[in-house]
Amino acid sequence: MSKMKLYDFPKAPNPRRVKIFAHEKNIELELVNCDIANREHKTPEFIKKNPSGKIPVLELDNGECISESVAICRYLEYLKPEPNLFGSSAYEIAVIESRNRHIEFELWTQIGISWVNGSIVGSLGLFDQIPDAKVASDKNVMSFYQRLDHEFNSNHFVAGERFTIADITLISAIDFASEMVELKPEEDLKNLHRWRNEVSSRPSMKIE
Ligand SMILES: N[C@@H](CCC(=O)N[C@@H](CS)C(=O)NCC(=O)O)C(=O)O
Repeated sequence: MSKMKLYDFPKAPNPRRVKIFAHEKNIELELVNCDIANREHKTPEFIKKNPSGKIPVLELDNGECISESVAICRYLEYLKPEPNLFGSSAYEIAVIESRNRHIEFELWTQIGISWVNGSIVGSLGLFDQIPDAKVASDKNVMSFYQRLDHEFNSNHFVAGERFTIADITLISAIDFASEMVELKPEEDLKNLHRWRNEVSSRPSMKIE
């Protein structure tokens, strides 16, 4: 059986989530460069793979395509259930889903607003930016970091006592925000830094 193809672009944070997840599962994927800098993800050919025109996309042997990072990860978890990263009991599955959604809807969305209204995207001159939107989203990101710091006082990982998909969602968000959006967690957030250092030491995290 040939390797499944993952449409990817260096440093793009959502494909990185899937690459980390696959590494944790010891699943090899064939990486296919989708040059988003040259808008390859908006071509009619790519839109057939993902109508949203975004990466990552997983393409199976039979040509079927799956988009959305979490959907792809769920597919991989079904193919290779161990190590379990989405939960085992009804309660644990629900808690992990809930925590993953907190990170996606409350942190990732705000980082996204800061990114599209920030200097790197601005330098591409693709569309008009809204500086006030970035002021508000930067503030929301920094206050979410504080909330996380408080939560990591009692939780070892994002969804409790073990490493899950929710940790992958968070580390990808914080690394991207720190490196590409100038939104680093403040130094005094000791619990958040303890978590980040611990998770960053996993071999899967070397993936860019
Ligand atoms: N919710 C989607 C987000 C995908 C996404 O926004 N991908 C970015 C790259 S990290 C992208 O394709 N951006 C280009 C664009 O939106 O035009 C997922 O989890 O896969």
